[in-house]
Amino acid sequence: MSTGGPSLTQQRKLVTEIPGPKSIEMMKRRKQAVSSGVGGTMPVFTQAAGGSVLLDIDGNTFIDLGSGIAVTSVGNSAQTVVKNVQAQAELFTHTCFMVTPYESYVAVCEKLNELTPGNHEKRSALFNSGAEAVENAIKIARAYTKRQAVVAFEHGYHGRTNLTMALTAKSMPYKHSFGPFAPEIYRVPMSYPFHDSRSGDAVAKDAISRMEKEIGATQIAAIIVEPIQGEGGFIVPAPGFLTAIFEFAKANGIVFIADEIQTGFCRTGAWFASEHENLVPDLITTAKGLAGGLPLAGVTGRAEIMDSVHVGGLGGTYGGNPIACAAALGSISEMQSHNLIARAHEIEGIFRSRLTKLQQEFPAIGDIRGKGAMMAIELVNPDGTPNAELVGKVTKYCHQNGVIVLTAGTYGNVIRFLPPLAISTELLNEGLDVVTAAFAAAN
Ligand code: PLZ
Repeated sequence: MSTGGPSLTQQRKLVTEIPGPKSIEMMKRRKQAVSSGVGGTMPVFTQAAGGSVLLDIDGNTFIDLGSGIAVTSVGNSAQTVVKNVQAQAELFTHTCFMVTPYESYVAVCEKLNELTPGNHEKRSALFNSGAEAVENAIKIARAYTKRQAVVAFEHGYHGRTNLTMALTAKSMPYKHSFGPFAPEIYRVPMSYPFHDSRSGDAVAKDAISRMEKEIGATQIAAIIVEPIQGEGGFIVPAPGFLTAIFEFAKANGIVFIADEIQTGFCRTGAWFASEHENLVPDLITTAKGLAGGLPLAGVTGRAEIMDSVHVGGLGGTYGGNPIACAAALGSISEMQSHNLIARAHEIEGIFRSRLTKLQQEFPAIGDIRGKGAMMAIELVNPDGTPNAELVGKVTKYCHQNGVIVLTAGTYGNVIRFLPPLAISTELLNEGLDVVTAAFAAAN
């Protein structure tokens, strides 16, 4: 048995075919025990992980360009996270913050209030998952505005619970056969420069007109948007789009919610992606990178909105679990001490130069986009239609050659990269060598 954590040798190494014999056996056990409804990207089972590599049970080491979907930004089993988790587990594992509170919950809320955009007075509340944070942000916005309608965007993703499925755009696999969905949810156009070639203002005008004509501005409690869409395919809206939507919300007493669950915590080269357009959202939802791998999520926002809910209206048995809070304090301190915002910018530079070269050789790469360590390529056929088949070939090659990559996009034709921000330049380049080889092999 190897131990994980940063001591794991940061090197790609394959010792069997992928999947290896032990993983094949485990896949059989999984099939007998686990619902087939739970999806799977790779057929390899984890033995240990550390920093930016993952060791499977057959002894193969993979370069991790997915971070468990944007979670292990500080690296897997980062030192401070592990240390804090161990120390907290020795003290107490749970009390329920609503029964007998503890300091670390308050400390995480203080950090969230301090790090999110804006100098106004803020409050936070903690939950277990991103979807739960989104649900609560909507509850809070409705309680504050005493309105019901909620606006989400094309290609948006907000979770898999009933309300968040309603907010999510894509049917298969997230919503298919799971309706009826929560009412009073409306979807409006999203700026998608690669597809619409329109200015941010022009698309925002359409979205605003739809809100005014089809819902009525005075009926809208909240507008929820991912500043860079994650599952939708790392769509970066054209400049001005978010600002125009934000201004509309402000002028009409609508709570503007930035869902920063995937984009938050240094991922895009800022604490929060809202900062790229100088946006100060009324509410922000966070999860993923916040706690270095432990399940924790938050809603942070204007004190008058967060405090408008009746006492007892927010909560849950596990929300802000002490071990998850200890992990979050460790994760945030790692981000600060290693200046991971600056590192995200460097990572973007490496991706841009490598992917631009790759695009010159392979015109199927129609678009390179993203910010910081949240980068993607959208693959198209010569006529511009989505090429999901090539995505399948390239990702399969990467997986079989020791690199974890993920896909995304409404049309399934996006390969996305979410490496730990702690990844070394050498390892990142080696990962990108495999991606390059994958394109050559697929052609
Ligand atoms: N909002 C912006 O990215 C989670 C989903 C993986 P949970 N994205 C990964 C999958 O297929 O289930 C996400 C997100 C944004 C909300 C969520 C939901 O966060 O912690 O998965 O509930």
